[in-house]
Amino acid sequence: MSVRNITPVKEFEDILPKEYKDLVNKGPFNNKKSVDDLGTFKEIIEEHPHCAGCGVSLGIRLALASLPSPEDSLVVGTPGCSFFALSQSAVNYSNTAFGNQNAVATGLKRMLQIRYPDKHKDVIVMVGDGGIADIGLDLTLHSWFRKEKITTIMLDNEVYGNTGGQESGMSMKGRVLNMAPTGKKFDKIPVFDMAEVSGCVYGARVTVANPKKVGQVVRNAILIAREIGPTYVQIFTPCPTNMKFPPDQTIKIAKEAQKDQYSYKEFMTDEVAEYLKNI
Ligand SMILES: Cc1ncc(C[n+]2csc(CCOP(=O)(O)OP(=O)(O)O)c2C)c(N)n1
Ligand SMILES: [Mg+2]
Repeated sequence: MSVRNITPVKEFEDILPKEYKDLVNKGPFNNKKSVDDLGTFKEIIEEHPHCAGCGVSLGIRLALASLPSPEDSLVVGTPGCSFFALSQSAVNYSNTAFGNQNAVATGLKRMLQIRYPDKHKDVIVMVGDGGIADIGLDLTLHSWFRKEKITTIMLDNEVYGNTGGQESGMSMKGRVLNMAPTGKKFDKIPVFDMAEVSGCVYGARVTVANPKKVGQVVRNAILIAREIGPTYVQIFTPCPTNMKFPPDQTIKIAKEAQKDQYSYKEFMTDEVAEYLKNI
């Protein structure tokens, strides 16, 4: 998507809705924006069909506001709550069969590199914890082993939110959910640590309670993936519906997790550290 692509031809100028025209005139395309600017520009996503207080939609909003080049970005998703917001946002978006996101993203990234050899086209996987830690784990790890230059973002609500509350590999041990009535029997899968040993050159673990940090690490992860190798961002996006807390408590729950399973963590190779010094 570029401003040129979405600029209406003269004949359509007066019949297109205001929302569309705002996106052309006040959107983030070709006009760098960040999390700091939220509220002052027409965002890639401004409405969503999620539950009140949804952490996933907040995570998506923050991540989309942090794309270094939204006009040259392709977001790759998979079934899960995130699909419903991403598929109606103004970013190039491809959905995949559940769990296949990193394999499809690999193909799309390679294709875009061949088609646009002189341009950066950012391919960003944005999916739930179940999509990465469970059904898509092998395809995710293999994309990292192969050093594909894509960014993988996990929107971790620690549950299969979209299908009514089954436990995911990322649910906390002991967590009781609608469809895990006796409590989860094993620990959260250490996907963050697996990313480091499987070939990711940069990783960050954050929560939606720290929007500036989310903005910074998402941007860095995408820029690093352009130049150096695979990157991973894991965002805690609490789910009021399945974790059964009031919808106005999402940030509080995320803050509490920052003292526990979501303390801030970051890893990077020496090459990445050097690169970050210069941007
Ligand atoms: C092959 C396949 N298996 C199962 C499903 C059903 N399914 C859709 S979404 C989902 C769970 C998604 O959980 P997660 O990735 O954590 O995303 P969330 O909804 O929590 O954001 C499942 C099991 C499917 N669509 N395709
Ligand atoms: Mg989930």
